[in-house]
Amino acid sequence: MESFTCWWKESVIYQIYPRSFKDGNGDGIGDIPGIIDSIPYLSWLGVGAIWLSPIYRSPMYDFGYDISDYRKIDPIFGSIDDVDRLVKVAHEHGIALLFDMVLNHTSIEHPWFKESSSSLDNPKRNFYIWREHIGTWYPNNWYAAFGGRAWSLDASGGYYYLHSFLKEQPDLNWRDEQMVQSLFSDMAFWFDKGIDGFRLDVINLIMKDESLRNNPIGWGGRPRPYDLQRHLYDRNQVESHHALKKFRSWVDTYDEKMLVGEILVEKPGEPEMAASYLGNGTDELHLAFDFTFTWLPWSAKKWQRAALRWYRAVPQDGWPCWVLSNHDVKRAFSRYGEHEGRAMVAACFLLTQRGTPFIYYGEEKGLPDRSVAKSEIQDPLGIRYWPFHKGRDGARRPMIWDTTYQWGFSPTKAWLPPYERTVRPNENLLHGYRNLIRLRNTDAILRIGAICWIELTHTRSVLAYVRYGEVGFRLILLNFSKRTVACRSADLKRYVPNGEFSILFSEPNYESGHLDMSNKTIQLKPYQAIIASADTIFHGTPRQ
Ligand code: TEU
Ligand code: CA
Repeated sequence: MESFTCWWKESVIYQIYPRSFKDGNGDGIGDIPGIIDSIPYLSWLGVGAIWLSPIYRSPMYDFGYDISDYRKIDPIFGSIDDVDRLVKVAHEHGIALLFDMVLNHTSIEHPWFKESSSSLDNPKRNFYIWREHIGTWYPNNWYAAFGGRAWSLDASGGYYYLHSFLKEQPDLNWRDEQMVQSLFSDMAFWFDKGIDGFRLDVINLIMKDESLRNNPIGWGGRPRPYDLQRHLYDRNQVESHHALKKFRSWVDTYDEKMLVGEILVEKPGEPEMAASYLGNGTDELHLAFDFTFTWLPWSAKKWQRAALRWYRAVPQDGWPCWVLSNHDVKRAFSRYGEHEGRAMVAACFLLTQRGTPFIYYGEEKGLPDRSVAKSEIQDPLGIRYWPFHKGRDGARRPMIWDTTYQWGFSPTKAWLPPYERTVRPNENLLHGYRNLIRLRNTDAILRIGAICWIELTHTRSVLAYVRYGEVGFRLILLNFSKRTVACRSADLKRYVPNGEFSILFSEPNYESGHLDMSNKTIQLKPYQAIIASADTIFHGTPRQ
């Protein structure tokens, strides 16, 4: 077995939405001091890295995904000294720190945009994408993901600028080398401060077709204008790959820094697109998000098929990553029917795959998705599309810490309503997550061993696979159904050594403490998740 130690391949990464995590100064909004106070919790949980959604200076039209200064921290979140402290405390606890970088667009309040719009011959004119306002036509037929056309007029009315999201988020022009270099030096600023890497927002959108051709008509599954065209020319340009290759060689001049990219796809469930941004596995992004598991229905077979497809898509020298939830999608716990057993199975799946697992804050406590009342909506997407799209606030509710006022999030009225008192953080799930993370952290086979899927002949509701290396096997059995299921030992024995497997993890409890393959069947309780181990030598590798 490979025996690399590489933090971003072997750590569990935890995403924090800073506004909603922990309020340190008592103004009702989460902040960096709050995150610092939570480091002991994250360390107890066993996470090896945290990713913070943007905390830079921003007018907050899109809650920080509209940056007006890449080197400054927004006063809402704290100060640069707080960042220094966070880096120190996190690193002392063996936790790496990832910032979010929004490189497709800035805020309209960024000085670059102000300069760029000030005159045609301003040196920063080409930092953005401008087209003259001629007649009644827009420069092309592109729409913005957050509503309306992708083009808005400058103050004079003479020129349009391009924006893929809100009109307050003008798109940067990645064809301008000076602009790109300026972004790199802003990122260098954070590398020098000890930030270990970046999550890159919508990184497959950075390059646009040079002549801004019209997108053809298409159907993206939702009836908003943006989804009624195929995004042939406003994303996934071959030049994006060229740009990322340069980006990666620059990042590689540093030690152990990492880039994980968000890849927007037109058709969900096509992981090949995300995988293409890994380049040859070592020359573009380190990791790319495939969002298939953020919408996939509850089905063992569908999960297996999706996983196989993702593994196949990732290049030989690349590395997969796994994500069930984030700040843009409905929380996994609610998608799975707010059922503890299912959430435990999902956790066991997430934490036993080959590849880096991402956990969204609160996922470990079974926090549900709760959209807010219309009058309380904060997300610009919800304000625009309610009730058709209630926005993303449901996934961004303040974290539950304890049973005090507002669940210990803040002593002051929180920026988004906290969970109702009927919601209960799930202690059993939390301990399940912790045990799984800790098991993974101490078990090289679970972190970097190969994976082989097992075909069970008499059931379609159990996922079975082995992770293996030279020194042993881990057998994972996940019962997706509410019924007791019998797995035939004969099926398993075709892939794994005969004999006894000791149980490393089981929820619910597996009484005998080991799996005995000499029995004809292995009985799984409803929603049982098991990791079992055999250290015996198996001649040959498991059959795929
Ligand atoms: O998200 C990209 C994005 O467009 C979606 O995830 C979006 O939320 C979804 O299409 C809703 O239907 C990234 C960030 O993760 C998101 O929070 C930002 O709002 C967006 O970019 C713009 O920066
Ligand atoms: Ca605060």
